[in-house]
Amino acid sequence: MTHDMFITTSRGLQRNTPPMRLYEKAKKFGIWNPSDIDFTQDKLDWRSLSDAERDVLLRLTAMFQAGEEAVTLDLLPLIMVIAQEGRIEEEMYLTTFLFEEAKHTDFFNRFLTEVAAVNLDLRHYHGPDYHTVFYEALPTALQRLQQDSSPAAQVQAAVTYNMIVEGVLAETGYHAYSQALQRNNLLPGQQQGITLLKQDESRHIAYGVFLISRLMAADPTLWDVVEATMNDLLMPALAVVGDVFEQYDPMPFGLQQDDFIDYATNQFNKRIERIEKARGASLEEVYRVTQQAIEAGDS
Ligand code: MN3
Ligand code: FE
Repeated sequence: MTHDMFITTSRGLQRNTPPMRLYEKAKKFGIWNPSDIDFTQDKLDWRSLSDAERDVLLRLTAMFQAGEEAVTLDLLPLIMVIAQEGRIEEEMYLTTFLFEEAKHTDFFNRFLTEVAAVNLDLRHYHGPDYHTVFYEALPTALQRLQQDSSPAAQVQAAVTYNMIVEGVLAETGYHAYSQALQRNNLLPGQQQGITLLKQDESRHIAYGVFLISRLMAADPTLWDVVEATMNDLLMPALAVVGDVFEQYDPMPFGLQQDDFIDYATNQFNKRIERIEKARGASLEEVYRVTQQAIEAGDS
């Protein structure tokens, strides 16, 4: 495919739009360096933990680590579609998105090799529901875009990636995990990294909500794809959380299943309401509402 025009030399970049606002935020807040996190105290803390405490942290970290690798590996087909559609502002933002997922992969790898210092064969920590979401649904939905870049395929990919994997699982997992570490005053390096990583993640999800809303403003019947994808994946996603809690009695660190489920449900509902409003909204309205949420830091 050849180019018949360039946006920067015709209408110019639209800086006051959701993707460019997210890009500005990413250039400011997304530039932290995982190599700078100081794990000195974390290494001492790790030695003082009980076997069960170490096991639950390893299980959660094995899930986060593979999850970050999966989102790093699987994002490219979506970036390719956005680039082929000539959406330069969105692609500029997406360059930061992929960089950040790589850094998250880098961050958890440092924790596993330097703090936990374990043999990296952690596959036994990935249960059947984890397999359904990360080994199957995520790569399938994103790789579909290589043959089918239709709006319906894009919505399915974004709901799977941004709403389920990032919105329900990653963000919730980080929230509850860092709360538990804070309460017990443990692993300060890990706490710091996760705080930074959660900020990145909220921009990723904001982009996903924007993308789904933009597509739905153009075709309200895409709501059916949103619902069908959620119906397929919401149960296995929540079961990933349940699977963790089933392994321990008592659960270390005062981790509560309700904390995970409540936070996940609230975040998910808030975003799904925004997406549902895009059904029948104009594109201008979607830009305005998304922009407000981004400025309010409420992504
Ligand atoms: Mn991430
Ligand atoms: Fe992400």
